[in-house]
Amino acid sequence: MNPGVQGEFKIVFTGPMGAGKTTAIAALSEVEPVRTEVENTDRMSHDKEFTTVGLDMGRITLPGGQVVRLYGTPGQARFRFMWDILGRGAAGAIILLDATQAGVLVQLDLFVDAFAAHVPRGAIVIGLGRTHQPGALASDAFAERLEARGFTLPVLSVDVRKRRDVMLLVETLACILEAQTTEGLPS
Ligand SMILES: Nc1nc2c(ncn2[C@@H]2O[C@H](COP(=O)(O)OP(=O)(O)OP(=O)(O)O)[C@@H](O)[C@H]2O)c(=O)[nH]1
Ligand SMILES: [Mg+2]
Repeated sequence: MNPGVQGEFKIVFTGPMGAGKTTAIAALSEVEPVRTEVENTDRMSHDKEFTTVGLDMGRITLPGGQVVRLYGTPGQARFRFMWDILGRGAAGAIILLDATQAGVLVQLDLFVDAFAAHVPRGAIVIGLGRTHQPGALASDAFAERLEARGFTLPVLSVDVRKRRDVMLLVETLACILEAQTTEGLPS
């Protein structure tokens, strides 16, 4: 079933460790988000203090009145089972990536494949972070990689610390869902 944009729906923020899922939900949520973070003992993967081991949970009301439940996954592959738990029943997914991270295109493939199994076709938006930093891969490389694998998905450059940027990701996804709902209506 396509939940469309009526009433209330759920979206999932996912992507590798340190891409900014917890930060993005905290920046956007109108309620204090639920976090499940512990001390990060995998400083090789990312040098930050905490990492999500369960989920993040927040909420935003769109200008049209739709309530969006925001869920964030852990990034570490050892918590992959949570991706499937949180992906279930999601209207769409936002995949956050760090454009400066080695192997980021492989991460793109990994998360697109994991969430394409849960959300309606095309209901995925890619948010690229740190695109202005040295060593960042150009956003064209992401679009080309997606196209080569048969996906046409929006790729937006964002700063997950900025509420407006995160809102743009959610609104883009809401537009896709609305278009899909309209397409699905009998003429
Ligand atoms: N300097 C800088 N920091 C950024 C930028 N984007 C994100 N960050 C930081 O990167 C970190 C991202 O951490 P989290 O939000 O915990 O990442 P996460 O995706 O939830 O990671 P896991 O839960 O471990 O999978 C935060 O400290 C952000 O402030 C950026 O453009 N510049
Ligand atoms: Mg997190």
